[in-house]
Amino acid sequence: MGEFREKLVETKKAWARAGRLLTGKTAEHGVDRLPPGQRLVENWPVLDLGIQPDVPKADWQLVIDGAVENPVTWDWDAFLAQPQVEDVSDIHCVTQWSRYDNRWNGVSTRHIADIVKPLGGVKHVLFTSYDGYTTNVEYAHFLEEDCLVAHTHDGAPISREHGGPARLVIPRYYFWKSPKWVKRITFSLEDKPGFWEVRGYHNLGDPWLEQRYS
Ligand SMILES: Nc1nc2c(c(=O)[nH]1)N[C@H]1C(S)=C(S)[C@@H](COP(=O)(O)O)O[C@H]1N2
Ligand SMILES: [Mo]
Repeated sequence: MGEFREKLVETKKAWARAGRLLTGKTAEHGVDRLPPGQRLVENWPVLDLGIQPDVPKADWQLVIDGAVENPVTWDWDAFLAQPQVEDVSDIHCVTQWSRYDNRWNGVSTRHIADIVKPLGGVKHVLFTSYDGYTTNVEYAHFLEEDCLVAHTHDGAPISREHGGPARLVIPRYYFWKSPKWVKRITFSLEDKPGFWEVRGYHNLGDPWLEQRYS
């Protein structure tokens, strides 16, 4: 923890304790495009723990393991050799900014599940990143159609600050559930809260229900 931006982490933990930014309003996904308490931005803020790992594509690996029939490790070429998808989605960050119409290219999470074949009891997906960050999502959420491991954003390779070479995009939930610099995807029968989830942030993180804090 010492190497992370401790001040930022303390501030965000305090927000969680105080319930800051909560509006108490509700909005409906699929009806209201902007979730409650969010404001639209045109730029693209950078949020992380202050460590932006430099992972050359030659050294990059993605391990996909856990409760699966067929664990795999992809190097960069193997990752690019998978079927590619494009998806346009909105970003909602728990710090209140939303950014519309992000065009992502990469490998869909459904394809990943098809390849590794999760066992019957799998309920959770756990992520680990090259900066040490972790987060978790429900397996059912991971399988939603607009989720992917992306290498390209709006036609350009994802920059290092935004999580390149490759990051998750799970647009339906607050963006802290979309790990940058992803290193490992683990399918699991048991849940395991990640970096922000153990620091007062909601385990599910649905913006339309304002699930900011636990
Ligand atoms: N590996 C890693 N992924 C991460 C984070 C992080 O610190 N490390 N921060 C999360 C948070 S809190 C947000 S809001 C988004 C920000 O992504 P962006 O910097 O591309 O906007 O990344 C998420 N994924
Ligand atoms: Mo965030």
